[in-house]
Amino acid sequence: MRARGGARALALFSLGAYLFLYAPILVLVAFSFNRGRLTAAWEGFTLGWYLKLLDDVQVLTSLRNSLVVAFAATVICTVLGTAAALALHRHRFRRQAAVEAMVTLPIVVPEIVLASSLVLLFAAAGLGLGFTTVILAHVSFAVSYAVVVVRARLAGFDKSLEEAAADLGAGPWRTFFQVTLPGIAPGVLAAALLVFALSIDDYVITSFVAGVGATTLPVQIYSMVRSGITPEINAVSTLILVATSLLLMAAYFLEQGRPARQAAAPAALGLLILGAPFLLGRSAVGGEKVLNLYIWSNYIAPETVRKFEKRYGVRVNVDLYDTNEALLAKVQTGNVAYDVLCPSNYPIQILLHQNLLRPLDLSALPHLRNVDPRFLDRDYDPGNRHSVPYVWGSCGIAYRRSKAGSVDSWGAMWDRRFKGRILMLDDARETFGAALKWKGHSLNTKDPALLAAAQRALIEQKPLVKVYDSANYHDVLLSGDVWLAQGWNGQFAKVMDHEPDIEYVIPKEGASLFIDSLVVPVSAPHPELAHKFLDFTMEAEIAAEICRTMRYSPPNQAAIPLLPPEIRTNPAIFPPPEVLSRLELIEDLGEATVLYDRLWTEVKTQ
Ligand code: N2P
Repeated sequence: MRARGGARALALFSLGAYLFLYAPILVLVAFSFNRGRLTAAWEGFTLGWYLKLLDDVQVLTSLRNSLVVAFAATVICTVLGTAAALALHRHRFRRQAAVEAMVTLPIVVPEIVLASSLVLLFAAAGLGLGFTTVILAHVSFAVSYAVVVVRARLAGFDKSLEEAAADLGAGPWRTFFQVTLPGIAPGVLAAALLVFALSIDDYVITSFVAGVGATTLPVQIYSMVRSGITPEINAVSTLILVATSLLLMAAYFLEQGRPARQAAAPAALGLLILGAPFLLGRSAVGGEKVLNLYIWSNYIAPETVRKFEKRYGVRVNVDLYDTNEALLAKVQTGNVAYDVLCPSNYPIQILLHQNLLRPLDLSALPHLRNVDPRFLDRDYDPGNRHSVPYVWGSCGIAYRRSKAGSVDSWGAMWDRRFKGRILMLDDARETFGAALKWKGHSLNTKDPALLAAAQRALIEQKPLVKVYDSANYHDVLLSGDVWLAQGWNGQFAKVMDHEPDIEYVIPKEGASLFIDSLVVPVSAPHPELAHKFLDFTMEAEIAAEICRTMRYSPPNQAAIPLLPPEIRTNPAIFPPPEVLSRLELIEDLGEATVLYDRLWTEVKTQ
């Protein structure tokens, strides 16, 4: 009686444990058939998400990439791992313990450390980020697991079998293939499956080393979080789950010693499902022309991108950044395959010095004639040999009049009455620029004493600052969380449309001016298409559309007449000449840049 009760309790407990493990998967499978778009509620059965999947090029491509990488990593790791396990198992040598510890080290090293060191290594080796780097990275983190798993199997392997084979005259290769390998096959298979699983779901390391064009499924899903995950993802996951279960079933049949034809059916079905993305989207996936655009956030509307895609029958990958420094870091160390970048004036000087920009073919840019000559042939790129202006603007203060009264000086950003209601950009040159201007200095000073004073001012300001943010400063102001925000004019002009209480001012002490341009890096894989894009943005109608959607000012005289009067007369977008004269262009300061960076880091970490 007691024993039965115990057995029942045990059964119940195991049931609970299995439920705990599998419930999330079951829910996922169920919701892949859910009609509703939101994952929370059941709204009826549909196969729609699976059908949608069939022509989602982005998801199919990334799934295909994931499979290629996982397959390559699995083959390499299993061969290397088995060889290493055999060597470690068979031979005794000096420092063996140290060697074994080193083999397992990648298992315990935090992923983020491995990721950043791999990026450094690839940059040092001059290896462009792409497929190869992803596969190398996956091999480097997964091979240790293969060694460990095969070794465990070897520990139980009867050595005398190999000796018997040798006694009977089999050479080392024959012994390996006919005796050893069949003996350890389950271990090798387990190692392969483990490596495959590790590779297919890696996010952290892959996101560091992927570069454009080698996006894997996890990286793709992560980037979809921004625009909302659809049940389509549940459908992909379900398919992967079914396929891998079928393959596991085949492996199990083989291990049980059942005839190969029994294993053939599940194996074939599993492989068919995994092979679908290769067969399916082929026409759409392969051979498609791509433009890789790396641009500021809030700088181009999806509809503008779509127009370009339509006109030239191409796809545009858009990646975003929020500071010139982030752009520089990526372009200088990453070896990334972007076709078009959008730096401000001063980073153009830096990129030019480092020979990272491709000379433009001006004959392929007929719409350059639309550009206002005031924005051409500037010091940072004489003759526009490497850049065409995209938008220009200023960095001032936007504020809520009902809360902050009327503001006309940078001093407002140091006013204790606004404690906790101030936002500053997360940008060394702009925050130091504000502090320097406030005290009546040039924002291009290299004078260490002036910079030290500006740093003191910024540290003193810190308790008043609610947040340093260069991406969503306009939204934070609109939401009412802050009353005064430093920021670039376009995004402020945009929220002012919704909120008459918000005003934009260029402080009386002056402010920074920027001219952001499109450039083509030397490493661009599609320079011809890049020229088409540059020229496209200089068409009058497109330049006007960029201004209408983003509210940043076009350096394009042909676009101005196409703008509605309320934009043309908005002083936040087109400041009057006497305000313009108070603006100063940020310049490249050479060596002194390091000083700004250090001082700014100190402000933020104090
Ligand atoms: C766009 C920021 C404007 C860039 N998010 C200023 N150079």
